[in-house]
Amino acid sequence: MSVQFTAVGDAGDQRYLHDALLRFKGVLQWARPAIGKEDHEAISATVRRCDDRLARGVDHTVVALAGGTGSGKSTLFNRISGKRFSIEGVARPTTSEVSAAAWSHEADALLEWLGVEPQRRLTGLSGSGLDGLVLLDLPDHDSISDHNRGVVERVLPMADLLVWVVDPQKYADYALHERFLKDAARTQQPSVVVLNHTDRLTTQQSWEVAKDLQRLLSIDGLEDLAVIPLSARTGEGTEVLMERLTTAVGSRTVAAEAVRGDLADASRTLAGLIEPGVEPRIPDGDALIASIAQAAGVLDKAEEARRAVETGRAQDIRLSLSDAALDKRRREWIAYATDGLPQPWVTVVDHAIDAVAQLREDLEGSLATISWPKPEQVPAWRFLKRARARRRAYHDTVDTGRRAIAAVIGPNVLTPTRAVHDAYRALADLVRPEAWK
Ligand SMILES: Nc1nc2c(ncn2[C@@H]2O[C@H](COP(=O)(O)OP(=O)(O)O)[C@@H](O)[C@H]2O)c(=O)[nH]1
Ligand SMILES: [Mg+2]
Repeated sequence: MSVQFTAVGDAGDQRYLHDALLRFKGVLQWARPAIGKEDHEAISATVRRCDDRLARGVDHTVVALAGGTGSGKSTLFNRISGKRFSIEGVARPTTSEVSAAAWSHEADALLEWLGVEPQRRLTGLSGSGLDGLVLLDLPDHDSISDHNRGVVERVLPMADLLVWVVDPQKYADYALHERFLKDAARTQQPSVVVLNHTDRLTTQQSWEVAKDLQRLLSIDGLEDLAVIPLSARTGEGTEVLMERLTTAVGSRTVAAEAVRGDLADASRTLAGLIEPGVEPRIPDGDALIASIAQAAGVLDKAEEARRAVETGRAQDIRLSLSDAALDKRRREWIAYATDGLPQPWVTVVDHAIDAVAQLREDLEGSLATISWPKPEQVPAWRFLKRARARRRAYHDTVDTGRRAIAAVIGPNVLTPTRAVHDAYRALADLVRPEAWK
């Protein structure tokens, strides 16, 4: 639980989200008694979902080429991914399944999840400012096959950018506008429209079609959507699209946004568990140990050890603790450790540290089994040496008793209290409004 959270940059960044998730896990584990059962379940589910998303990598930018049959999606896909796609053994894009080109070596989990078959993946591309890009060539949206349409509808919402490829002869296609573009307008999913095949048109014709297309798009509710005229075949005009892709790659991804949004929600649910500005204080562990030692009779035993230097014989002092004595100290500990924190933390610390009966049993056991210093007998005439021996006998016995107590209090009281405080601080970090900007 010692991850540096605040130092890690952007809230859409994979590492930042990983760290935040780690913190949520710590909070879920340690602050469980303070979180309602329903909230605990809901946030646990959120954490699992985010874990899952992070495993696929949220830094990959998914760009989907969508459009009707023959609009030029596959040609454009090949153009963007470059010559490499024609390398033998790598599948060429086909019309009924999704093909992918990834400017990444780590996109397999994502591609698996997107449902891209291994033989339709071209991975490990790099350069052109596209690192992190996962480009998808979708089946035709106007396909008569239910399967193809199913694929399109499943993949579209996962895309960070939709590139609608349209043919100058079919740009007014009813399904394209009614079923897809109006949806894109509603969900505000980032999109661009590519007017392809412009090599078959004069410049004048291209502009006329582009203008008319723009008109139809504003009817769809997409006034600001860019129309990019280009030719996938000749490559003319593609640099504008490439620039758009570079921008997309540099922005936060849908996956990162989803995780960020989920975690921001979870942090709002838990915000009531934090008292802003209050830093939990750890009570004095040595003082607790000394106080328990005294209550157990360690000082009496030490006194007896001092006497034994003279008499040569120590009376056996039985060390024991009462539940009442321990309970009082335990309560004081909890009160101090949760001072200023919202009430539920009292229960959290109370659950985290051992119960009275358990503590008493362990402490008595530890005091009974530790090996105590042997009394050292010094003749009376060596009075200086004897005085030193008396002091040593006393202090060694006290030290031994305290060590026996510390061996129990350390792991069963101190460490769990620190862990609760760590969870508190982790949560305080998570609920800061700036954490999820
Ligand atoms: N003239 C011309 N033909 C193109 C262009 N883009 C694609 N094509 C051709 O149009 C046909 C369909 O292209 P394809 O990429 O398979 O379309 P898809 O069905 O959307 O994947 C193919 O014969 C391509 O060669 C272009 O910009 N100009
Ligand atoms: Mg195709």
